[in-house]
Amino acid sequence: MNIYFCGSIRGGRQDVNIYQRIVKKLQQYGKVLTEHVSYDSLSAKALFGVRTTANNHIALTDDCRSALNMHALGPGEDAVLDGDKAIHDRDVEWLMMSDVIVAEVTQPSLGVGYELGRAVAANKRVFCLFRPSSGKVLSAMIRGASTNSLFQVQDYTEDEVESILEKYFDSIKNL
Ligand code: 6K6
Repeated sequence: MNIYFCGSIRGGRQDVNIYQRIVKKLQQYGKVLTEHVSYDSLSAKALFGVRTTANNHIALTDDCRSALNMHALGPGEDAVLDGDKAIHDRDVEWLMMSDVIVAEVTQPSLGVGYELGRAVAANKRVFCLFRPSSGKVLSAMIRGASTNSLFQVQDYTEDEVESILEKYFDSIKNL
Protein backbone atom coordinates (compact mmCIF):
# COMPACT_ATOMS: atom_id res chain seq x y z
CA MET A 1 0.00 0.00 0.00
CA ASN A 2 1.26 3.48 -0.87
CA ILE A 3 0.61 6.02 1.87
CA TYR A 4 0.94 9.79 1.44
CA PHE A 5 1.50 11.68 4.67
CA CYS A 6 0.70 15.41 4.78
CA GLY A 7 2.00 17.75 7.47
CA SER A 8 2.81 21.42 7.68
CA ILE A 9 6.22 22.56 6.39
CA ARG A 10 6.17 26.29 5.63
CA GLY A 11 2.96 26.59 7.66
CA GLY A 12 5.06 25.93 10.79
CA ARG A 13 7.00 22.99 12.17
CA GLN A 14 5.83 22.90 15.80
CA ASP A 15 4.21 19.45 15.43
CA VAL A 16 7.17 17.68 13.86
CA ASN A 17 7.49 15.22 16.78
CA ILE A 18 3.94 14.02 16.22
CA TYR A 19 4.58 13.76 12.47
CA GLN A 20 7.49 11.44 13.31
CA ARG A 21 5.28 9.20 15.42
CA ILE A 22 2.62 9.10 12.72
CA VAL A 23 5.09 8.23 9.96
CA LYS A 24 6.70 5.51 12.09
CA LYS A 25 3.29 3.95 12.69
CA LEU A 26 2.23 4.32 9.04
CA GLN A 27 5.32 2.40 7.97
CA GLN A 28 3.75 -0.70 9.54
CA TYR A 29 0.98 -0.52 6.96
CA GLY A 30 2.76 0.40 3.74
CA LYS A 31 5.29 2.58 1.98
CA VAL A 32 5.17 6.18 3.16
CA LEU A 33 6.05 8.21 0.05
CA THR A 34 6.49 11.48 1.96
CA GLU A 35 8.59 10.39 4.93
CA HIS A 36 10.66 13.60 4.56
CA VAL A 37 7.73 15.69 5.87
CA SER A 38 8.60 14.30 9.31
CA TYR A 39 12.35 14.96 9.20
CA ASP A 40 13.77 17.23 11.89
CA SER A 41 16.48 18.39 9.53
CA LEU A 42 13.96 19.61 7.02
CA SER A 43 13.19 22.92 8.63
CA ALA A 44 16.30 24.83 7.63
CA LYS A 45 16.13 23.60 4.06
CA ALA A 46 12.41 23.65 3.46
CA LEU A 47 11.78 26.94 5.21
CA PHE A 48 14.76 28.96 4.00
CA GLY A 49 16.04 26.59 1.35
CA VAL A 50 15.62 28.39 -1.91
CA ARG A 51 14.97 31.84 -3.25
CA THR A 52 14.44 32.98 -6.81
CA THR A 53 16.98 35.33 -8.35
CA ALA A 54 16.10 38.18 -10.72
CA ASN A 55 16.45 35.80 -13.69
CA ASN A 56 14.16 33.27 -12.10
CA HIS A 57 17.05 31.00 -11.19
CA ILE A 58 16.90 29.10 -7.95
CA ALA A 59 19.59 30.01 -5.42
CA LEU A 60 20.33 28.41 -2.09
CA THR A 61 20.40 30.75 0.90
CA ASP A 62 23.32 30.70 3.35
CA ASP A 63 21.18 28.89 5.92
CA CYS A 64 20.46 26.23 3.40
CA ARG A 65 24.10 25.88 2.33
CA SER A 66 25.23 25.30 5.88
CA ALA A 67 22.38 22.86 6.51
CA LEU A 68 23.22 20.94 3.37
CA ASN A 69 26.89 20.73 4.34
CA MET A 70 26.05 19.16 7.66
CA HIS A 71 24.61 15.95 6.33
CA ALA A 72 23.77 14.11 3.17
CA LEU A 73 20.37 14.56 1.58
CA GLY A 74 17.79 11.95 2.48
CA PRO A 75 15.07 10.55 0.22
CA GLY A 76 12.74 13.31 -0.90
CA GLU A 77 15.07 16.06 0.24
CA ASP A 78 16.74 16.48 -3.15
CA ALA A 79 13.64 18.31 -4.39
CA VAL A 80 14.76 21.38 -2.46
CA LEU A 81 17.47 21.85 -5.07
CA ASP A 82 15.02 21.95 -7.95
CA GLY A 83 12.71 24.57 -6.58
CA ASP A 84 9.06 24.75 -5.79
CA LYS A 85 7.72 23.60 -9.15
CA ALA A 86 9.57 20.31 -8.91
CA ILE A 87 8.33 19.82 -5.34
CA HIS A 88 4.75 20.48 -6.40
CA ASP A 89 4.87 18.24 -9.48
CA ARG A 90 6.54 15.33 -7.69
CA ASP A 91 4.19 15.56 -4.70
CA VAL A 92 1.09 15.60 -6.92
CA GLU A 93 2.45 12.55 -8.77
CA TRP A 94 2.96 10.73 -5.44
CA LEU A 95 -0.49 11.81 -4.27
CA MET A 96 -2.02 10.25 -7.39
CA MET A 97 -0.06 7.01 -6.79
CA SER A 98 -1.30 6.76 -3.20
CA ASP A 99 -3.92 4.41 -1.84
CA VAL A 100 -4.45 6.41 1.37
CA ILE A 101 -3.67 10.00 2.35
CA VAL A 102 -3.13 10.65 6.06
CA ALA A 103 -2.89 14.31 7.11
CA GLU A 104 -2.09 15.87 10.47
CA VAL A 105 -4.10 19.08 10.15
CA THR A 106 -3.70 20.72 13.57
CA GLN A 107 -1.06 23.19 12.35
CA PRO A 108 -2.73 25.02 9.45
CA SER A 109 -0.85 24.74 6.17
CA LEU A 110 -1.77 25.96 2.69
CA GLY A 111 0.14 23.06 1.16
CA VAL A 112 -1.73 20.45 3.21
CA GLY A 113 -5.07 22.09 2.37
CA TYR A 114 -4.14 22.02 -1.31
CA GLU A 115 -3.09 18.36 -1.13
CA LEU A 116 -6.39 17.46 0.53
CA GLY A 117 -8.36 19.28 -2.16
CA ARG A 118 -6.46 17.44 -4.88
CA ALA A 119 -7.03 14.15 -3.04
CA VAL A 120 -10.80 14.73 -2.87
CA ALA A 121 -10.90 15.67 -6.55
CA ALA A 122 -9.11 12.39 -7.35
CA ASN A 123 -11.52 10.35 -5.18
CA LYS A 124 -8.78 9.26 -2.81
CA ARG A 125 -9.23 7.81 0.65
CA VAL A 126 -8.31 10.52 3.20
CA PHE A 127 -7.82 10.39 6.98
CA CYS A 128 -7.27 13.72 8.77
CA LEU A 129 -6.02 13.93 12.34
CA PHE A 130 -6.74 16.97 14.50
CA ARG A 131 -5.85 17.77 18.14
CA PRO A 132 -8.54 19.97 19.80
CA SER A 133 -6.21 20.36 22.82
CA SER A 134 -4.12 22.71 20.63
CA GLY A 135 -6.78 25.39 21.21
CA LYS A 136 -7.16 25.77 17.44
CA VAL A 137 -10.38 25.30 15.53
CA LEU A 138 -10.16 23.22 12.39
CA SER A 139 -11.13 24.87 9.10
CA ALA A 140 -14.75 24.25 8.11
CA MET A 141 -13.45 23.26 4.67
CA ILE A 142 -11.70 20.25 6.22
CA ARG A 143 -14.14 19.38 9.00
CA GLY A 144 -17.05 19.93 6.61
CA ALA A 145 -15.56 17.73 3.88
CA SER A 146 -16.02 14.71 6.10
CA THR A 147 -19.35 13.65 4.68
CA ASN A 148 -18.58 10.09 3.63
CA SER A 149 -16.26 7.28 4.64
CA LEU A 150 -13.73 8.20 1.95
CA PHE A 151 -12.87 11.43 3.78
CA GLN A 152 -12.66 11.13 7.56
CA VAL A 153 -11.65 13.65 10.22
CA GLN A 154 -10.61 12.27 13.58
CA ASP A 155 -10.05 14.31 16.73
CA TYR A 156 -7.39 12.81 18.97
CA THR A 157 -5.03 13.44 21.85
CA GLU A 158 -1.30 13.05 21.46
CA ASP A 159 -1.09 9.89 23.56
CA GLU A 160 -3.60 8.03 21.39
CA VAL A 161 -2.07 8.73 17.99
CA GLU A 162 -0.84 5.15 17.39
CA SER A 163 -4.09 3.51 18.52
CA ILE A 164 -6.19 5.86 16.34
CA LEU A 165 -4.13 4.86 13.31
CA GLU A 166 -4.42 1.17 14.21
CA LYS A 167 -8.21 1.49 14.35
CA TYR A 168 -8.34 3.32 11.03
CA PHE A 169 -6.15 0.87 9.12
CA ASP A 170 -8.06 -2.01 10.63
CA SER A 171 -11.29 -0.52 9.34
CA ILE A 172 -10.03 -0.16 5.75
CA LYS A 173 -8.01 -3.34 5.41
CA ASN A 174 -10.77 -5.32 3.69
CA LEU A 175 -11.98 -2.51 1.43
C1 6K6 B 1 12.08 18.70 1.26
C2 6K6 B 1 13.02 18.39 2.19
C3 6K6 B 1 13.61 19.51 2.51
O1 6K6 B 1 13.01 20.53 1.82
C4 6K6 B 1 12.11 20.01 1.07
C5 6K6 B 1 11.36 20.82 0.14
N1 6K6 B 1 9.98 21.08 0.50
C6 6K6 B 1 8.99 20.19 0.29
N2 6K6 B 1 9.26 18.92 -0.11
C7 6K6 B 1 8.26 18.03 -0.24
N3 6K6 B 1 6.95 18.30 -0.01
C8 6K6 B 1 6.66 19.55 0.37
C9 6K6 B 1 7.64 20.54 0.51
N4 6K6 B 1 7.05 21.69 0.87
C10 6K6 B 1 5.73 21.40 0.98
N5 6K6 B 1 5.49 20.10 0.68
C11 6K6 B 1 4.19 19.40 0.74
O2 6K6 B 1 3.22 20.32 1.13
C12 6K6 B 1 4.22 18.28 1.76
O3 6K6 B 1 3.71 17.09 1.20
C13 6K6 B 1 3.37 18.77 2.92
O4 6K6 B 1 2.32 17.86 3.23
C14 6K6 B 1 2.79 20.11 2.48
C15 6K6 B 1 3.24 21.24 3.36
O5 6K6 B 1 2.88 22.47 2.82
P1 6K6 B 1 3.36 23.88 3.47
O6 6K6 B 1 2.51 24.91 2.77
O7 6K6 B 1 3.10 23.81 4.95
O8 6K6 B 1 4.82 24.01 3.16
